[in-house]
Amino acid sequence: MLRLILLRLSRRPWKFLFPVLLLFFFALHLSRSRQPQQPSAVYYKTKTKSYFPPQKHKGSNFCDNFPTDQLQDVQIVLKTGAGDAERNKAHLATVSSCITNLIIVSDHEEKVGDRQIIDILAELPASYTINNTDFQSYAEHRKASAEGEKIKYSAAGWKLDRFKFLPMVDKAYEVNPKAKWYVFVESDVYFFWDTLFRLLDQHDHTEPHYMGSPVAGSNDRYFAYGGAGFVLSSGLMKRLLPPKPSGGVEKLSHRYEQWVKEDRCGDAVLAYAILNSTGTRLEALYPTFSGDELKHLKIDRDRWCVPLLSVHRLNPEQMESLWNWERTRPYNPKPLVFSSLLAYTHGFLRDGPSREFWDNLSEAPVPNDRPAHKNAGSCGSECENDPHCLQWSYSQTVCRFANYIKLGNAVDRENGGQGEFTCGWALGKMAELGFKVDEESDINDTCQEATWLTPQVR
Ligand SMILES: *[C@@H]1O[C@H](CO)[C@@H](O)[C@H](O)[C@H]1NC(C)=O
Ligand SMILES: *[C@@H]1O[C@H](CO)[C@@H](O)[C@H](O)[C@H]1NC(C)=O
Ligand SMILES: *[C@@H]1O[C@H](CO)[C@@H](O)[C@H](O)[C@H]1NC(C)=O
Ligand SMILES: CC(=O)N[C@H]1CO[C@H](CO)[C@@H](O)[C@@H]1O
Repeated sequence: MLRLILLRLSRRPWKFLFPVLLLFFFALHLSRSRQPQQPSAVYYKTKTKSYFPPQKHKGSNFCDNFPTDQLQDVQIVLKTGAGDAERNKAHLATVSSCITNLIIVSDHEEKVGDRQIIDILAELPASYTINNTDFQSYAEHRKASAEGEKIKYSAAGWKLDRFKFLPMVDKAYEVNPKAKWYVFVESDVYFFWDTLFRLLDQHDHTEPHYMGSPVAGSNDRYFAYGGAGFVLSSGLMKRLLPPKPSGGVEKLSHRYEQWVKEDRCGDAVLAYAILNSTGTRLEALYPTFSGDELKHLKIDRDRWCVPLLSVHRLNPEQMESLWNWERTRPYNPKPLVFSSLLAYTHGFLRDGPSREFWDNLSEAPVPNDRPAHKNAGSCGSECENDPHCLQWSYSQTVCRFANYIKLGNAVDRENGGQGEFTCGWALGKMAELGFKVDEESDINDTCQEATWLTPQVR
């Protein structure tokens, strides 16, 4: 038998080898596709395309190079509240200024410039307001506005906030049922749009996706923190809001009314409603969806090249300043990553490695017996020699290290400082990571290649 095979092989090798090879590749294919899923890595690298071409004229309208055509596919929704007039104005003049088809929902109808703000609570069934003390401030400010009074900020207003989430999602789908993605932000949330478009490009909108920054809710469920912004795909929307046989859709705000009344967080109830009606869990993408304040934003080795999408709790001045910086920074086709922000927050390091009367938010005190506590100089040189230390602070004879870089904030010379308060950064190690402050280097280009986060299903 074997001899026969060998004989045939020597005469007409292809006739024999071809089926064997075919069988081999078929088996290989089977074994590949049957392989168990590898536990997914936290980071991955991929080429993404920049959505912002260089600006044609310096200092021209910031919206000139905004990829407006993307907005047909990506519906942005801004959630705000009555009494948030200053923040709304700032957001509409900066971050959302180029969003031509923006949907703005609030607990109060009004016009800001040429933008129409929708009273989204007016769309709720009357049953929401019956015996519901949370709606008292709503009734009050409706009355006030009917009488032509200006609505002031009221602490009771935040109780209304949770009622906006479900009708806001209903509304977005109703207004733009053809969008591929639905993106929800709040008036104190800064969004880097280029990061958003690059992120969405990597996912299939026909699949159910619910993406954001995770917070643990009840019964082992997670929800996307509203203060970091969140994203729903059209694939999810279709399952979430299926058409009724009689026409229209069965609204979330009708189906889950009781849940909203019983829970304190609207963003949590939305997550529970999504899970309950579609079985879809949150895809956690922290810290790309960061939800952190600018001064607490942590830049460390792990995050150095992670794309940054959102920052939370910006006041109107910060909103404007960050927007101006982002829209005028030198053109760079790479994604904006955590360390890109150093050109904005830490440009002062070109003048020297330390700063007085500045709180760097370093937290770990150096052990007591170390000479680092002698003075700021020793604290700084010990930090530079410590392999983990990226920044230090020295005040009241205590030296503190941190293995991250934070913006921090100024310390009042009279009140907070109590004498000396100095912070410094380990420029040697920061240079190794990519932040170089010498004459020739570009502090705007800190990372070779972005490391994207693999969504973690929670
Ligand atoms: C409102 O609450 C009161 C007291 O809790 C109750 O007696 C009344 O029946 C409630 N009304 C409605 C319409 O649910
Ligand atoms: C959805 O919630 C309802 C009401 O609590 C419950 O009866 C139902 O079993 C839930 N469905 C799923 C799939 O979790
Ligand atoms: C980097 O950006 C800053 C402003 O953010 C600018 O002052 C600086 O000249 C830029 N270029 C280089 C090469 O650092
Ligand atoms: C000098 C110093 O480290 N200052 C502050 C840094 O931040 C921490 C946490 O906010 C404060 O406790 C320190 O006083």
